[in-house]
Formats: sequence, C-alpha cells, structure tokens
Amino acid sequence: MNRKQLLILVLAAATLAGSAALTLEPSPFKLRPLKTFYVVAYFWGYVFYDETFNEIPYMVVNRGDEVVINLIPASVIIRDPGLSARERTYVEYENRTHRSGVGELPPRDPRITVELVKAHEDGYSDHGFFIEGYNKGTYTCSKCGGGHQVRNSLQQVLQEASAAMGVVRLVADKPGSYTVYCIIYCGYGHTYLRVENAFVVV
Ligand SMILES: [Cu+2]
Repeated sequence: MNRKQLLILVLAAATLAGSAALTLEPSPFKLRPLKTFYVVAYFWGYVFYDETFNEIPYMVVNRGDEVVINLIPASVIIRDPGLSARERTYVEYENRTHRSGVGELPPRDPRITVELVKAHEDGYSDHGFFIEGYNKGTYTCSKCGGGHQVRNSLQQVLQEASAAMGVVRLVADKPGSYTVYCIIYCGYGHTYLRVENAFVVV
C-alpha cells in the first residue's frame, strides 16, 4: 500500500466515523426505555392507564424515555350494556362526568345528561389528544373498526378495536409538566376536555 492509498483509507475511515457521530443521537442501536400508556377518551374527560392497565392519575416518564400513548375512544368499550341502553350513554366512563360536573354544569346537574345524549346523537364519537409543549397529538377513529360492542377489558379492546385507536410516539427529551387537551370537536364538553400536568417528564 503506497502513501496515497493509505491517505484515501484514512479519509474514508474519518468520513465514516464522522457520519456515525452525526447520527449518534437517533441511533437505532441505542435502546431507550419504552414507556407505554393507554388513555381512554370519553364525554368529557381522559382516564390514564399504565402498561398493565392500572388506572393512574397522570403519566410520568423519565427524561430520555421513548413514550407510546394509545388513545382509545370510550365508544368501543361498554361494560354495562343494560344501563348504557337505558340511559343512551356509555355509562362506565360518563358517570365520571355526572359525578364531577362539566364546564358550567355542576355535579349531578340533569343538563349533563341532555348534553351527553346530544353529543352522541350528533355523532361526535371521537376525541383528540394533544400534548402541549411537545406539539404531538392523535385522535380516535371509532368508525375505523371495532364498533360499539360489549367489551369487558382494555385487553379485549386492544384485540378487537385497535383500528379505532390513535397513537402518539415521542422521545421525552424536555423535562416539565405538560397539559393535554382535545383537538377534535366533541360537543358541549370539548373545551373542558383538558387536563393540566397530565404528562410529566422528570
Ligand atoms: Cu373534543
């Protein structure tokens, strides 16, 4: 090998090393911890679950984690079909709205039922989910698959109605507490479908 060949070899090696350094940050070879969450969106609120389907008050991850958030429309989950049919609502989750009140309507206000029924009848079966500060969001698509059937667990929903779900993927690179809110008009409570400090990066 003469001097010129050696120089070319060194240059080639340097170029490879340089490009490897440039691509180091998003390298597929560097494994990040993966955090998975499930969020049920209903009229009008979000319920957060960890990867083992335990309900949690908010989603906490570590800086650098890779995060997958699956958004599930409550319309593909019914645990009590009798009650749902009678009240024409998806009772399991919407009872939370009756208990907490929504917007101008205090807890147990009969107008809540009126607004819930109206939202269903107007066909607002989907919700969005947007993380302020990360500018990432998704939305559900109830008519994309699954339909309105009795499903007793989130596992069953994942098996039968995954096409209705939205997904957010992100790398948690900014520490802080972030608000999440709905980005699809879903009737009376849309403006109030908003949770402060729902996504926390420590
Ligand atoms: Cu909405």
